[in-house]
Amino acid sequence: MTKNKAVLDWIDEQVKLCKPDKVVWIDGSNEQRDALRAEACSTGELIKLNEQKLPGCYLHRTAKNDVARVESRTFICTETQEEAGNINNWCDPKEMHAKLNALYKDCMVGRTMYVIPYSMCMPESPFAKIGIELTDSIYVVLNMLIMTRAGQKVLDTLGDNPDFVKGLHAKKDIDEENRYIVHFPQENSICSVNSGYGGNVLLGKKCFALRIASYLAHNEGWLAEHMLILGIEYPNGELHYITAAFPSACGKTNLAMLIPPEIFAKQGYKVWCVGDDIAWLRIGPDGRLWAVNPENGFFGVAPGTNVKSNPNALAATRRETIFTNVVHNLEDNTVWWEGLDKNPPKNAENWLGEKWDGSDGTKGAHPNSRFTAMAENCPCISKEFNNPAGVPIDAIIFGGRRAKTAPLVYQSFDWNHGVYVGSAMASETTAAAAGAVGVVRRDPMAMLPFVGYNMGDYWAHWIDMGKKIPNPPKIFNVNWFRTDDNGHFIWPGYGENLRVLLWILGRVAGTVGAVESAIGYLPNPEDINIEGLEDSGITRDVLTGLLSVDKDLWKEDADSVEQFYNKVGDHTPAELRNQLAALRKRLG
Ligand code: GTP
Ligand code: SPV
Ligand code: MN
Repeated sequence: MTKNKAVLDWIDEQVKLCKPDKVVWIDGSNEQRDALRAEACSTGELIKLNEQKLPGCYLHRTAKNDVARVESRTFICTETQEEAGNINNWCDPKEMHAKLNALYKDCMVGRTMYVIPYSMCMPESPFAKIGIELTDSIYVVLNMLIMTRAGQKVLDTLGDNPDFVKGLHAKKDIDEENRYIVHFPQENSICSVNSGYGGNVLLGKKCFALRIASYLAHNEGWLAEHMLILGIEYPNGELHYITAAFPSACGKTNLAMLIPPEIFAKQGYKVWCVGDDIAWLRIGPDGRLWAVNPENGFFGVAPGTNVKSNPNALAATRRETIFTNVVHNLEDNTVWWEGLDKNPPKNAENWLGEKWDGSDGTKGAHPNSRFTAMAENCPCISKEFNNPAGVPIDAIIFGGRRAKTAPLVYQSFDWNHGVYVGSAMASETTAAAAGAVGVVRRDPMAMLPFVGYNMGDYWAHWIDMGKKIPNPPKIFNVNWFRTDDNGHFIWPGYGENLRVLLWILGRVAGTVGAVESAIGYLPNPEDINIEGLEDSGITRDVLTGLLSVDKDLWKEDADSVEQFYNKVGDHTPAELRNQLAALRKRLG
């Protein structure tokens, strides 16, 4: 497969450590993939679904104690603690290696080690970076074949180059007490043990494309961000691209694939998805910021996905998809989840594999159940998806789940204020990570769990990038999640969010006005088109309410931002402290 000495030496060492019975190289062929699918079905690791209704689709169940990312067990092991900063869990690399080596020792006896060579981005893109993941999980192999470009062609691209990200994953005993997701940015390596779930084990995703990549991006002068990328096509054919950073399970996949509401669709507006979770951004030759999606598929939240909310995602899951922790509909050997439709199957098994019919009030699918689907099967995939140069970005959007504080949308005054807005992001926690749900926490740039170095240095890098980009995108903030006194979302969201995106692009083009406020530029309520939203309860007055800013709440929020800055400590850039002081002054 390869003569690359660095690759072969490293694999030799891991084989000596883990002692697998067998080593299998993943070549990227359909024959090998099909054989692995069959093997996984024979052991129960996968369940083959109805070939007529869901061709090439499989169901997988994780262990009950292994259903989400585990931030408390996720480490950044740099030489000094200062490099990892006060927000990340840190451990001395030598100490951590000793601990991990003890866990990995002989852990693959009786098992097979798979070698997955993969590329984040098209291998021929100047953005591309190569990784090799070693794993004892067929589920991981099959997911990586969807989520990345994997196989022999990646080794051919790598050639003799020793520069690749090393990833070692072992399921071991799925013991949560000894679960570790560890990054060694200075060694270009990732170690994962005792989990079999998504972001903990698909090492190309959060571990590489965000944590390791953000560290590389800081050193190399680019950005690795937790952002979707979408294109909006105007009726005249003009295309504009936007990125948006929302925390986990806060609407990236949905926004990236949105369907324009009828009144826009009939005028000819279209939306194209370039990416739903991660963006790598570089300054292009034209002085603009250009983005690629380093992934090749979607690892999307299943619950809530339906023909109305996200028909594009649903369509992408109708073939060649792996479902994780959803309901198994035994009536026709298909899948179901809460929010797919209002008819839970009568003869079914819940995500734990227990008999379930929805009558006892329990949820059938885990709230963080997921689908792994190929990007090319998404009906609205952008024609630029495989463009190695990426797409030029007009606007960057930050956002999160805020029941009260944040208005529907506002624009930052300039780049540094925009970086402040990103740094001051907060959101209610979701089921995407282990722990309490619905608690507001600060989540700067939606990167709290994903920055691979000191958060203060990460902010400084953003400020620095602003000085280097001749034509930077404009920066905005959105909030689809304001609630009324009964806790119901006021804004209808989903496809209707296009109305807000069009205001944003109007601001970029300079064709629409705004009101200057203490927090930034707010829309004039008449500048957001709400035609056809009467049934959703959106009147001009309701919209005015959604755009209102409660100064007392904002003052409280400023205090919370200050506390977070203090926690990040003296690496917090002076520019951001100045922005906070200026905001407080404007708030009075
Ligand atoms: P990760 O894959 O964890 O990064 O999540 P994500 O940011 O891609 O979130 P996703 O689009 O999967 O949405 C998560 C949840 O938010 C789903 O239950 C959606 O139904 C819900 N959601 C998405 N967009 C909206 C919206 O505009 N309004 C409301 N009210 N809910 C939304
Ligand atoms: C997220 O939690 O932001 C995800 C899912 O996209 S995972 O791959 O598990 O990180
Ligand atoms: Mn995500």
